[in-house]
Order: sequence, then structure tokens, then C-alpha cells
Amino acid sequence: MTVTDLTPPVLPSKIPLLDDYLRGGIRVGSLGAFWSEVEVEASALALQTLYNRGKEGDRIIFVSTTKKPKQILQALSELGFELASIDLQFVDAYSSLVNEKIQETENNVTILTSSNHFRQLERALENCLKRASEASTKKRTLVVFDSFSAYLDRFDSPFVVIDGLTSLKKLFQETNAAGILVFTQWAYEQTLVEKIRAAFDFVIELKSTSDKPVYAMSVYSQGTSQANRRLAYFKVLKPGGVRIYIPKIVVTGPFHAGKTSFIHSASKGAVSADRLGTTVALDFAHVGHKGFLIDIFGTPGQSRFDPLLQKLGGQAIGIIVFVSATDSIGLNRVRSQMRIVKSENLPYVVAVNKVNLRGALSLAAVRNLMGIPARIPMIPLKAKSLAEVRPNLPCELDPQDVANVLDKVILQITKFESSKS
Ligand SMILES: Nc1nc2c(ncn2[C@@H]2O[C@H](COP(=O)(O)OP(=O)(O)OP(=O)(O)O)[C@@H](O)[C@H]2O)c(=O)[nH]1
Ligand SMILES: [Mg+2]
Repeated sequence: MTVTDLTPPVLPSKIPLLDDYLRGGIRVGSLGAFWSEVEVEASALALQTLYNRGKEGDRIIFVSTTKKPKQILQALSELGFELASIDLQFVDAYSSLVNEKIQETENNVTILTSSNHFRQLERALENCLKRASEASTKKRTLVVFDSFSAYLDRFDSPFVVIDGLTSLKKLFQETNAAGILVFTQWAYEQTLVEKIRAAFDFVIELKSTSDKPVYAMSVYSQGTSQANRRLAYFKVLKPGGVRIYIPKIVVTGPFHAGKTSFIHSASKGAVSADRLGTTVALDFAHVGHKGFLIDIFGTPGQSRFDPLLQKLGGQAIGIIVFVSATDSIGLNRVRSQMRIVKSENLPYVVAVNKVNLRGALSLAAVRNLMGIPARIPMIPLKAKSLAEVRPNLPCELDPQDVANVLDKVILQITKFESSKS
């Protein structure tokens, strides 16, 4: 047997950063939690994971304790998720609790008649999972349990259920499955909280922030020390789903380098305050990119706006230094802008625009002139179509070049975060 045979396969959540933090994703046979404060949209993360795995061909079993399956389908549709090709089954541990007349006869719903009998729930799950693993040995199953805390609240002695988690995990190991439970922390006793946490292989802790509706997410797995905690921010878009949120990237650089052009190329909804072809206040855009949502602020290139630059730089979590390969005067000026935004202390990249114009300097020459260290990425850009460039009007930049800049700046930011922790 080789070493790889011993490693259980991994189900990536496909939520950016989360998979890095989980070292690849959710391990088959494991049990994890979205563990949240009240008021955090933890269910949205569970639904996003469910959807991402469903699209990858995994079977999904949703154990529902606070909603009817129909309401969950509704929540999925509000997030904009297309479910036609997804193998989704429900274990409904809710309807009988509220004495709903049970009308759902779809064959993908198992309704529990006694909603607070853990053995019954366990048996229903076991049946679903065993049937599934008989039908196909290759397919894997993700069990989503929302919400586990609401379910616990039904019991006078929740310890019985917590002990039951161990048998669930064993069941997952036998049936090529993994489970993720939503847990909202109310005022539980500390000993209970510790016991529950210890039952999970990993805990994704969710918190609200002062900047609602932005939430913070951090991951603990067994053996991870507090110091190794990694943090990410997210928002929930309806429709759209979960987006890892980067609150402020600042684009700085000399006059006329193409900063406004870049921001408008990155987002159709960008807004600018331009006068006579130059930016006089700010460019701003919400940019969606590969599961991230980034707020990008473009600064004016002229030096009279330096105080604004200073203020924005102080709040930035990443910088794009934007220069033109045809403007050697600007390449000199940019150094003072970089000092003002303190780019050296932040994750940053250098975007070199207009590389295909006559007289453009090579990337190496630009790096030399600006004195940029080798570890900092430099990304070339050009106009999408030279024929469409107009004097004093922003133009559209090559989409692949724009995407490269976004990729690289996100990488710098996330690398930077993890090197701090
Ligand atoms: N040929 C070419 N022209 C470009 C490119 N990018 C921008 N331009 C043109 O350069 C001029 C300045 O572009 P902007 O995007 O306004 O530059 P800016 O950096 O925002 O300028 P300020 O706000 O004044 O500092 C416009 O006429 C653009 O059409 C490019 O890649 N190639
Ligand atoms: Mg501008």
C-alpha cells in the first residue's frame, strides 16, 4: 500500500481560501461544523458548499431541523443556485415537530415521524447512506445538517446526541461520506460547548463584524493552535451566494497610466469622478472575481491629490501600483506615491500598462527603474483594441490581462495573511 492510499479523499468546498485553510477541503469520513454567532449567515455557507459539491457530482443529504425541504429549496433558489443536475435528498426532522400536515411525497424526502428521537434520525441517515453506497461505490456523499444546535435544543440532555456524533462519524467512514453541521452558539454551558467542539474534526468559526453584512470566517482543526488561526471575510449575495470579501484594494500610479481604464474594465458597474479626462476624486468598483468580491478604489494620478492618497493607503489591504511602460517620467513619480500609500508594508503588485505601444519599456527595465524586488509580481497589460482608444477617455483593457492582475493581487494578499499567522 502506498502512502497516498492511506489519505482519505478530500471534498473541496470550492469556496476560495476555505479550502486552503482546510488543507484541500473536507476529508471523507470527517465531521465538521460551521460554528457561528447568532445573526451570521452560516446556512448560506452550508448551502454554498452543498451546491459546489453537488455540481461536482457528489450526492447530498440535507438533514433539516428548522425548515421544510420546500423552504430549503426556496433558499437555494434565492442564492441563484440551479439544482436540476444535483442529487439532493432530504431527511426532514422538522415537519413533524410543528405538526405540519405532511404533503411532501417526493421520493427524495424521508420524513421523521418523531422529530426528537436521535436513534430514528441516525437510522434514517444510515438507510440513505447505505442505499447510496450500494447504488454507486464511487460516488461520495456530503451530509449537511442545518441546524445541529436547533436540534440539540429539543433534548433535555443533549449529551446523548453529542455521543451520537461519534457513531455518525463511523457511519460516514463506512459509506464514503462526510458531514458538515451548522451550529449556532447560544448561551450554552461551557462544558457542553467544549464537548461539542471536541466531537468535530474541524470547526469553521463565523463571526459578525462591525461592517455588516460582512462576516469573518476562521478555521480550527484538531491540533491547530490559536496562533495558526486564519481569517477571511465573506458576504452573501442573493443571487450569487458566498463571496470571499476583500474590502479595499487601492490602485495608485501616475497621471494617465490607465487606472480608470483598469477599474472600468474590471467591472461594468464602476463609477468615476472624472473631469477633462482625468480623475478628480475616486474611481470605485465592486469587482467579482473567481469567488471573491473586491472593492477597488482608484486614486487620481495628479500630485495635488496626494492627501487623499495618504488616507486611502492607510485603509488599504492591498495595492495595485499602476504604471505605463511608455512614461518614464511617471515611473519616477510613482515612487513617491508608493511611499505615500506605504505599499512596501502591504501586499502589492505592479501593473505595467500600454506594453504594446511603440517606445514601451520592457518589464525588466520598468522593474529596474522603479527598484521593485524580484518577489513582487509585475503584470503586463494592453488595450483590448488599439483602434478603440480615444484621447482622454478611459478604454477597455484586455480582459485576460485584467484577470491576471486580479489573480496576482489576491494571491499576494492571501499569502501575506497566511505568513502573518
Ligand atoms: N493605447 C492604450 N491607451 C490606453 C491604455 N490604457 C489607457 N489608455 C488611454 O490612456 C488615457 C488615460 O487613461 P485613464 O484610464 O484615464 O488613466 P488614469 O490613470 O485613470 O489617469 P488619471 O486619472 O488622470 O491619473 C486614456 O486616453 C486611455 O484611453 C492602453 O493600454 N493602451
Ligand atoms: Mg483616472
